[in-house]
Amino acid sequence: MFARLFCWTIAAVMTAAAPAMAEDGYALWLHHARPNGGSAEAIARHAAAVMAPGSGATALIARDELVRGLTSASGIAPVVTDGSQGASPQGGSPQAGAIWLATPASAPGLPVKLDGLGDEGYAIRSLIRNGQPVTLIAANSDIGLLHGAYAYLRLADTGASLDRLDIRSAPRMKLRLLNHWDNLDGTVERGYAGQSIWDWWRLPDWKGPRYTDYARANASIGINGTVLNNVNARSDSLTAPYIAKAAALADLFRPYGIKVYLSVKWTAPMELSGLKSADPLDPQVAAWWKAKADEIYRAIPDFGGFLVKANSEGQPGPQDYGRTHADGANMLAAAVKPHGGIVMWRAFVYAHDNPDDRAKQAYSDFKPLDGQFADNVLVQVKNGPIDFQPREPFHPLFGAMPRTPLMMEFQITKEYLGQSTHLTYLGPLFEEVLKSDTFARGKGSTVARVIDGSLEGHKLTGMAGVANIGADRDWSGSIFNQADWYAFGRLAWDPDLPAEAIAREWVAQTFSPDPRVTGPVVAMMMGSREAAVDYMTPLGLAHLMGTGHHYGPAPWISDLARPEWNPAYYHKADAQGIGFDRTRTGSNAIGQYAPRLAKILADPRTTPERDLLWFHHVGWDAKLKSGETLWDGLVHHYDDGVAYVANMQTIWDSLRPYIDSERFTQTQVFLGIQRREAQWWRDASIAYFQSIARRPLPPGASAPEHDLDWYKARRFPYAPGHP
Ligand code: GCW
Repeated sequence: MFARLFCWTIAAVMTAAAPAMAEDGYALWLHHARPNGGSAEAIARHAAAVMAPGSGATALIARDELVRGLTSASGIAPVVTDGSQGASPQGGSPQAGAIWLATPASAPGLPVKLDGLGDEGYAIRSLIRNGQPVTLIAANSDIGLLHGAYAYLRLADTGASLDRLDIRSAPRMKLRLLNHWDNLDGTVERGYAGQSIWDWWRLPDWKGPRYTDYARANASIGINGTVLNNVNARSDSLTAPYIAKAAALADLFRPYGIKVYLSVKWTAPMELSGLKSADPLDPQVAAWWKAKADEIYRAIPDFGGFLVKANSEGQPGPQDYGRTHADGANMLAAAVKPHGGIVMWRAFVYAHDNPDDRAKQAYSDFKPLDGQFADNVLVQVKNGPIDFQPREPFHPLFGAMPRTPLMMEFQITKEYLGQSTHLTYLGPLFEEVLKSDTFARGKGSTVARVIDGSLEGHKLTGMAGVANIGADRDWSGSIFNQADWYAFGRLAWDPDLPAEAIAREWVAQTFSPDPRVTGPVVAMMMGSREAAVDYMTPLGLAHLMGTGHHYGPAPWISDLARPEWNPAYYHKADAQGIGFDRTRTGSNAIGQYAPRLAKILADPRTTPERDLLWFHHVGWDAKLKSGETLWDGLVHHYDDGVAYVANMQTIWDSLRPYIDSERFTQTQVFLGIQRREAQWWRDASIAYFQSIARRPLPPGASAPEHDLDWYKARRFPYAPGHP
């Protein structure tokens, strides 16, 4: 009796003690779904062994990442050899395939050409070696091997064929980095995933596993740089204790091919060393920055360089001393140049006392400086002329500064797209911008070709994304927000990748390659950003959000001290119509685009309807392409957006049998929040605009749930991301 009870107790404890693998999203896309039918068998057949002759830290990481992923995906741990005994380990069956990770240094005479792949690219080739099937992952450097290893795991995890592989891939952009708007007190500006992952307080001593997992995740999508601190910078980031903290992170990230950068505050010389001025042409100021750069490079020999937000939203800068952005950038560039460093100077500038259209001000400031920046300076330009809206036309600076390397700044965190809970996959937004034709050198002068340097012949190129990463277990505030980080990285590597293919990769790796999952989930993701445009700011409207926290609708706001912070500044709704006239009869912002595009935008009939109210003030009764009036069309777009979210809920509910309960439930609950908030955006917007347009709702459209005053009275003092 006792023995039976004892066994039972042991069994019970064992069961209780063996928690199901926590599906809390921490694994991100490096999830390597457990043995999954066909792909597990294929993996086992192709990757029974891993031959890795390399011995450096990065080579070993590449080997270990490959082994870890293959073991998890196939349920079988490959044999690991250094490759010296030929392709297969002793006694291995000659049919079992092997993966061979090699560089010319570790395996001279590789049977594959590596020219054009640079240090970060890779080749993957199926071949027969000593009578045995081998998949060669080759690169010029160990970092390239690491990227190749992750690329192979993507193939394995997504159920792609592992036969007859002949792949060559190299990044189109040199700098592929995240801008963390993380503050030294642990808060994250516009962050919706908890506290900052940088535990400044316990660095450099404590370096938790999170930092290594951060490096793995970023290396797996080819990101090679990280700006650790907010562009609304504190000078403290440049003090010795904080340089030591940054150096500890740089040491951890280095084997993953990831460099560390820092945002700098323009007046640091004054705040930290009591200089009387921050004039970039003052030799003392230049000397201070040179000494500071030397100090940083002593701690971080491969430090990437500086990111600068200057003369923007109250941040100090060279214009405070009658100098230009180029004067400022070039002084910093001279400080880091001896160390191979670069400066990223942000073009996000607009002044509250500048009466010109805010959408024109960055172009007006920067275009005249084309060609004046040092050769290690990039001007970092937001995708649109205002501020990371659900949709904006591409920034007119792209294509307008041929003698200056312009780098893209996307926002991965969703300040204006539903923050943490809304499922609004940003891949289509990024793709739309990258494919936009600037017509700068005729048709085909896309934004992607401007930033990858091919259009204007730049070697120094880059793409930055404002990170959506925080200390939450799921890293990004929700499982689906991870897809935006993933898409950013994949597009920085190859800006021509289709957003849909990226979504399919992400779903297959994060959830399952089962078409019963990838099919509906990818379809749902692909329309989700457009849905947000529809329920928030359809037909070219923009910047209609709540003040400060930017959470929720507030198109009625018109009394803020800064005119260009008022939503009414953007929609200009009146009894006749709505929209911002940016043609010659208005601000003439269209004049900042290439003439061929300006001509298209000058006429509401040829302006893409999705940008109509960005460029034109249109009468409520004007006809849209659908034949309906603008007013009716506006209401229908709002309703389409809400209906799409309801449809996402239906699709997601149908997937319950295929998704683990933890991640299923989070998404289900968040879709419920999104449904409620989409309705709120729709109702508040219609209540307000109807009070101006005085048009009846189109047949079938429901009246807003509350009256306008109810929506105006809503307050959210504790909305996240607005420290
Ligand atoms: O998107 C806006 C945000 C600010 C941000 C600023 C910028 C870091 O509302 O929070 O400040 O732009 O890009 O500098």
